[in-house]
Amino acid sequence: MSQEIQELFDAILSGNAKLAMDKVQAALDLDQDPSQILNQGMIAAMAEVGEHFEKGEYFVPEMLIAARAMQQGLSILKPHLQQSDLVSEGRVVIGTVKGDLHDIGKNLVAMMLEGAGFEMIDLGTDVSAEKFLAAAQESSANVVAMSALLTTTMPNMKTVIEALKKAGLRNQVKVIIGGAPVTESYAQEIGADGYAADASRAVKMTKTLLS
Ligand code: B1M
Repeated sequence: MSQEIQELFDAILSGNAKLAMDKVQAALDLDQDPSQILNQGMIAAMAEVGEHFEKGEYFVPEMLIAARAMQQGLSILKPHLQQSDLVSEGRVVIGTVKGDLHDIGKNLVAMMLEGAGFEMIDLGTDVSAEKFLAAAQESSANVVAMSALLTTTMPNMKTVIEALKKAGLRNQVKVIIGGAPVTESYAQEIGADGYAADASRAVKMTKTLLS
């Protein structure tokens, strides 16, 4: 890991948003690969934050300030993760499911899909099945994309799929799911069309499902 990326990792771990932004810029100025900056400097730092939380070394405020530092850093990185001059590939309704406030992973997926040419309708966090359904209907979406970071909120993905079925919309939209506790087998179990482990795989999966 380069020195800039290590310093970015440390800045996120300590929740220093200004430093995180400066370090992302410094790494970009040195022509470091944006996906390496993201994966090694930022996503890895958030995984470590989670480990500290599990061990009782960090509490919710520390998680929150680390998340803010990550988001500020991402604002600098965003244009470098996206390709430009793309025609619309389809319309995607995205959100984090009901009861769940984690949005960094969902934002990354939305950012990468947008960069790959998809029109994004981002419903934010704590999104009910009714909201997913209404947005999918109103926008004639091609894809409903759901994120969950808590084992307790994962079942709400199934609730959305059931709501789509009940409204007669299930055959018209593809459903893709993801988030740290979500697995391929869970996707199959609840009848989603696809699962992706990370944001770039979410783009590939969405393209495959619509091709
Ligand atoms: Co929370 N939290 N949190 N938290 N938090 C986790 C998820 C946890 C694993 C920490 C731990 O114990 N190790 C744990 C969940 C345990 C479990 O359910 N098994 C946990 C807990 C317990 C909680 C609270 C209950 C804590 C409390 O209050 N006692 C609480 C719940 C609040 C709620 O949602 N109702 C809570 C709160 C918070 C904060 C608000 C403080 C903050 C979130 C801020 C925010 O998002 N704006 C927070 C954070 C930051 C975390 C950790 C540390 C980091 C999450 C993150 O942003 N990762 C997290 C620990 C961890 O994940 N190891 C943790 C970086 C992000 C890029 O990764 O979101 O996984 P991720 O997204 C990836 C992939 O998963 C995938 O692509 C992304 C990019 O590669 N992906 C998709 C995600 N969505 C996808 C959708 C797709 C496809 C791929 O298709 C649609």
